[in-house]
Order: sequence, then structure tokens, then C-alpha cells
Amino acid sequence: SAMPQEREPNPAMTASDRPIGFGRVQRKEDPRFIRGKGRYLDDIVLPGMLHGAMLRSPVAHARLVSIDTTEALAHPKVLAVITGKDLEGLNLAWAPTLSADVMAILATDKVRFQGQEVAFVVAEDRYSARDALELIDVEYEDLPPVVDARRALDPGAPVIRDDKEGQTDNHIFDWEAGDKAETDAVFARADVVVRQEMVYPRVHPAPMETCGAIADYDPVDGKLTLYETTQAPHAHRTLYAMVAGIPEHKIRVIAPDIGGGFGNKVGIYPGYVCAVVGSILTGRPVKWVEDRSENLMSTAFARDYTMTGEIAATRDGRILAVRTHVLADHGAFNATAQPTKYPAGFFSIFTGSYDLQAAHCSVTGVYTNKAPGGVAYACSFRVTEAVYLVERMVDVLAKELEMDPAELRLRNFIRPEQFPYKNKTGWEYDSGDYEPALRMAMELIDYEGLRREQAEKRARGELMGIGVSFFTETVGAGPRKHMDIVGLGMADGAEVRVHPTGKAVVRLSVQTQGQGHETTFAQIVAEELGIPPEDIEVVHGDTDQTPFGLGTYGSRSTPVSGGAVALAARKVQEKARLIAAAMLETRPEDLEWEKGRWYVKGDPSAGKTIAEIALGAHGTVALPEGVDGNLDAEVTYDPPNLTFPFGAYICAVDVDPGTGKVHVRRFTAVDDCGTRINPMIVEGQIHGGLADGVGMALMEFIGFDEQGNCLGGSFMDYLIPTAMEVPDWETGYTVTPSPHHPIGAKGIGESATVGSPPAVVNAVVDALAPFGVTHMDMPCTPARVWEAMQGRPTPP
Ligand code: MCN
Ligand code: CUM
Repeated sequence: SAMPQEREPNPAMTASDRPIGFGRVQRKEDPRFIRGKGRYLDDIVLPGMLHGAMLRSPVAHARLVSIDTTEALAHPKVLAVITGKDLEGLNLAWAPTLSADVMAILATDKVRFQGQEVAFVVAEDRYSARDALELIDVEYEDLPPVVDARRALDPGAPVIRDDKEGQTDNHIFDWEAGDKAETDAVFARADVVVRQEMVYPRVHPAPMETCGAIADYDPVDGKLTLYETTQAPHAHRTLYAMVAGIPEHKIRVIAPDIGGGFGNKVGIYPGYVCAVVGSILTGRPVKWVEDRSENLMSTAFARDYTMTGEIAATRDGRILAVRTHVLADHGAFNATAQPTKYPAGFFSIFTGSYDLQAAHCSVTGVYTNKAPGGVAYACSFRVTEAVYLVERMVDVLAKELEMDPAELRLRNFIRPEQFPYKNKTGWEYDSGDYEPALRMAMELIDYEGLRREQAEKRARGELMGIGVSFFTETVGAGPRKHMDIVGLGMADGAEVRVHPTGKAVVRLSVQTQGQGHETTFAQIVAEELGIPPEDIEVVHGDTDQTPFGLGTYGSRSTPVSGGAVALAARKVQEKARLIAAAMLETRPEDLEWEKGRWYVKGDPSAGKTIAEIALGAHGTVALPEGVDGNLDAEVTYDPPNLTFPFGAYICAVDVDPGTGKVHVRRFTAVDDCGTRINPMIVEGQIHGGLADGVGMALMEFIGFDEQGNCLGGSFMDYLIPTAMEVPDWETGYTVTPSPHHPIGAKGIGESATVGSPPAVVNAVVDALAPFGVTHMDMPCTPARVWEAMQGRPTPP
């Protein structure tokens, strides 16, 4: 079917006339959320359910001398206390990570970060379980911690992972992309080379709902039902089967409503495994839900990249090459969630939106005594770090060349006729049209006007900055021949069933955490079959009811599962044609499709609607040879390529010269995610991501002291933006469909988080230009800005 084109909202059209891409189809999930009727993990109460609590290490690095659980076990409401020793007996003390490493479920030999899981108490209620934690006596023998990644490879640095045979230092991996010799040659002959060190600090996704699980093991039929806050129910089920040895058909993973995931809910956490063991031991369901501090201190963090960037250019502003070296802090266990072949995620798209002659990056991953993670927080598998690097570097270059940063970008964009564009590190950008997007952003915010205003303010000694960023993302992993997670190929299934009365159900392998899948996937089916979105039920989050697939992260639901759903619906449409032909006693070739109906060419009055055909399929119509009696179809979609959404962001800030406080006054975002299925949802995704970006740029930070104590373990210390700190977003869009995606859609879920931090930092640095400031590391807190104004750089 034809590529749906973007339309302006037309009040005369209803959602069923034009299900995709226009107007504001209301979210089907909102009636229950607005009424407080969402069903989140902690809302679920099973008969006889027990509660778990986790004892965590108070120190960052120590030998575990002994654990005494006698007193805790004597607590009248405690049913079980599980330690690493107990898990060793089950071969579960250590588990494989998503990055070919192992991680401790409960510590056996050492603790390796503050907050690490040490023992698990199962009790009649949450309070007793927590009280009993204090009755466990653990003796630790302190070891020196490795806190600064830059010291991790020093000779003589304490070896964190002495559990691993042959591991004599804190090195995890070296990885590179691009052609080093070619890049060095371009640098050697370039007129201008600029270099900048920068840190993308450790931050945390901090979803509104923390992580948790309820394990319900039925000893009679050997079936484990596991309710989990998970972004990837099927992958979890398979991993539990592989690791715990429970047969896969005896595991059912159910993801209820999820209060935000943002990459925090991709992995399997020790608490989930302990809940399972607790349920097997007690024969009763066990609920474990972490609190806010546990979430911030121990679950998947994001970023923590220390980057050295270099950019080579001609004097007149032609960018020739970019090279970078990165030190990646992965914490105590390499547990990042990313495709196997990509230990640094998709960082190699640091070439950005520019047509370069050469590029090279090398990444060194190290262990430190900090929580594991690394790929989370709307990162598109490290595209966040890549975009930050290149967009900061372009600004550093603009400063050196004394050129306007928007102008410098416009001069270097990949041009529309160059798509599909093969970049220097091996990505094939599917489609793009960059200049109109940046021009639109400049127009929306009145870039020239802002620059004039800035000049006037500077003359009066006021500090105002304007920051530009332009990003290209790579989202929607597979294809599976190149991409897998622990050997599972990155494809997704979808199943469409049209019931006898013409209503439909679509079953997905991906998992919404707030993105609105119940609405948008119904819209895709509606577009293909002409069934109104409200007549289509979307089922997800239950491995017993949905086809296999790798789940939601890396903004892959629309690129991958969206493709699966569109193709499954098209299969249904083709099947409907055969059945309609039988019903109309004509040949399938003589039929023509219009929204929701097959009719006889040249005789539009002779036709059958999808509902009539569905009834026919399940009814008494004599079906053609080889056509079975339903109107269902199933597809597993292995995408041919990723999709490459892009956007232009411009931000204006004012800085208080007395306090260093940054006020984001205006922010314009022009995004292009190809065909927009639900413009309202797309806009919501962008608003959320922009708030993330302002948060990271100005206040979010998981810091550590020299002992490895986590300094970001509560919302008193880990600051996230509220409505007070963000401006009214001004958004625009262009539509450059993906040429390979069945409906031309690209992912959008992480674009704004990826693209906005450099816009804000570029604006802050621009505001501080009168002080000679050329770079500042995030978060640009008042203290750091004030220090920068005094000529003192951000402390390491
Ligand atoms: N959409 C659309 N048209 C497009 C692209 C997307 O209408 N061209 C819609 C989709 O159908 C979907 C939503 O926008 O309803 C996001 O789609 P997509 O870009 O495919 O991203 P995913 O659904 O795969 O969501 C994952 C992405 C990630 S990886 C993080 S992290 C993040 C994000 O989504 N976590 C979120 N946005 C979030 N939003 C909420 N509310 N909660 C989270 O945890
Ligand atoms: Cu990198 S956070 Mo999202 O991919 O779930």
C-alpha cells in the first residue's frame, strides 16, 4: 500500500478515516491511567504473598568475611534468608550478564560496589522483611576502591574482578571503528585541528516506578509465573530458562503496566532472581519492590564516558574528519545491554550528520567499584554520548574558526542526494534531509533575532547564550544477522487476528512503559485494514499470549515491531482478498482494495467489508483451496536496516552572573521520525526527552566520593527537572520517510534525550564566552558555572 503522507489535522476526518499520521488520536490507555486504575506491579496482590527485602553492601569494595543470619531467621515473621552461599548450591550465585560477563546475584567472595546485593529476606510483610535486614550480621574487610575510571588501569590499581580467571587488571575491552590510518592522514594535512576533553557524567534513568518482581512458583505443575517490571518479557523468559534451568514452557513472564522504563528495566536484577528462589523455597508468591535509593544506587545507570574529541577542518569551515578516544566506566560487572558485536553500543555513529572524509574512534572499557549498567536512559545504545561528542566538537570548532555554529553545521551536512549514505564507520543512513530541519528550527526561534538580542545584552554585561545541536540517530536494531543479545537475534513478532464480527486483536512482542503502544499499534492495523483503532485490542506483556521478540529499547518498537504489525495486517488483507473473491464468486485479481473493503473492479457496489469477510472466514462460505477458516496472520519481522531519525534543536539560556544559575528560556525542537503514526504521542515523547536533556545538562549527576560512596542515592541529591526548570517547548517537524520500513516510520522514543543535552551545554558555553570559557562538563550546576566564570574549570 502507498506510503501514508503527513496531513494537517482535518477536523472533518475521524480517526478511522485516517488512522495514521494526522490529528490527535487519543491514547487508549489513558482512561485507566487518568482514573488511577493502572495496574502496576505493586498493585498486584496474590493470595498468600510474601515480601522480600534486599540487604546491600554499605561499602564499595570489601572482602566478605562472614554472614550470620541466625537472628534474622529467628524473627517471627521471617520465612527465609538467602545468601550467596545458598545460591551457590543452586548454581545461581553468579549469572551471565547481557555483555558476556558474569555478575553476582548475591555476593559470595567480595562486594564490588556500594549497594551491591548481599542477602535476601523473605517475610510475611514488607516491614518485617526490612526490619530483619538489620538482624543480619555481615563482617567486611575493607579493600581500596577504584572510583575514578582514569585510575582504573594504573599499575597497582586494586583488581576488582579477581573472580575472573586470568583477570589481572580492570580492563574489559578495547574496541574501535573507522579507519585510523586514513583519519590520521586527513588530520595531518588539515588547516585546523581542535581538541577537547569532555565527560558525559554518570546519570540515571530514575523512572517514576522503581523495579520489582513477583515470583509465583507452583510446585505442583512446576510452573513459574513471574510478574516483572520489564521492557523485554520474552528475552527475560528465555534467559531464566537458560540460566535457572526451568523449562521455558514452564515460565510465564507478565509485565503489567509499567511506570517508565527508560532502559532501566531491560536487564535482570538480583532481586528478581531472589524472588524466584524465595518462592521456590517457601512455596508461596514473593514480591520484591526496590525503593528509590536502591533504584538510584544499584540499577542500570547511564553514560559515564570520558571522551577526547578531535575535529579536523579547513580554514573556511569544511569539516574533514573526527576522531575520538573514549574511556568507558562500566562499573563492577559488564552488564550493559546492547547487541553482542557492539561493546560500545552504537557510539560509532559519532560522525553525526556530517559528510566526512574520515573518522575513527576507539573505546576502552574498564571496571570500577560502581554499580553496573551503562546503556540506559533513552540512550539509543550510546548514541547520546556520540551526539554529545560531535555536537560539542562542532561548537568548539566554530569558536576556533569564529564562525556561527548554525552556519558551520549547514555547510557540512550530508546532502539529500547522498542518501542512502554510507558513513565512515559503516552505518548506512536510510534517509535524511537535514538543511530544511535546521532552517525550520532557526526560523521558529528567530535565530537572527536572538543573536541580535544576545549582542545587545552582552553590551550591557548580561549573560545570554544560544546553543544549536543537530543529531542523527540509528534506532531499530536488527537486522538479526548483525545484531543479537546473548545470541537471540534482534527481530520481533506480531500476530493479527480479526474476530468473526470484524473486531481485531494484535499481539506484540514489544512492551510499552508509557509510550502508548496500545494506541499506536492499533493505529497501524487500522491504517492497513480499515478497522477503527478503537475496535482493535493490543495485547502485550505476557509471554504466554504473545509471539516471541526482543522487546522495547533502542526505540526499536516502531521500526521493528511496527514493521511486523504492518506486514501481518497486510497478510490479513491479502487473505481477505481470497475469501472475498470466494464470497463474490469472482477472481482475486479482479478485486480492488479501498480502506476496509475489497470490491469488484469497475463495480464498486459489489464488495465485502473486512467485517463481512471475517464473518465469511469463520462462517459457512466455501473457502478456496489452501485457505483456512480464519482471518489471522503472524509475522516475525527482521528489519533490513536500522532507521535514522534526525532533528535540529536550538536553545536560549540566560545565566545569572551573580549565582551562575542557568535559566533555559527557550527551546525549539524540529524532529523528523519519518511517517508519524500518532503526532500527539510523538510530541509527548519529544517533550519528555527534552526535559531529560535539560536535566542532564543542568542538574542530574550520580557522583561518588573517594571511598566509592554513591552521592546520588536520593532525589535530595539526584536532581531531576520539574515544570519549574523547563520552558514551554516549541516544536516543529519534517517528514522524511524511511525507505525500507513498511510504513516509512522511524523511531522517536529517545531522539530528544539524545539530541538536547549538547544544545543546552552549547548555549551555556556560549553565554560564558565573555569569560573565555570554551567548554564545560555537565551538569552545568550554578556552582560549576560560577567556577567557570572565575576561570576555574570543572573539577574532575
Ligand atoms: N511513534 C509514532 N510515530 C513514529 C515513531 C514512534 O507515533 N514515527 C510512537 C510509537 O508508536 C510509540 C512511541 O511513539 O507509541 C515511541 O515509539 P518508538 O520510537 O518506537 O520507541 P519505543 O516504543 O520502542 O519506546 C522505547 C523508547 C526508549 S528506548 C526509551 S529509553 C524511552 C522512550 O521510548 N522510555 C520511555 N520513551 C519513553 N516514554 C515513556 N513514557 N516511558 C518510557 O519508559
Ligand atoms: Cu538506552 S534506554 Mo531505551 O533503549 O530503553
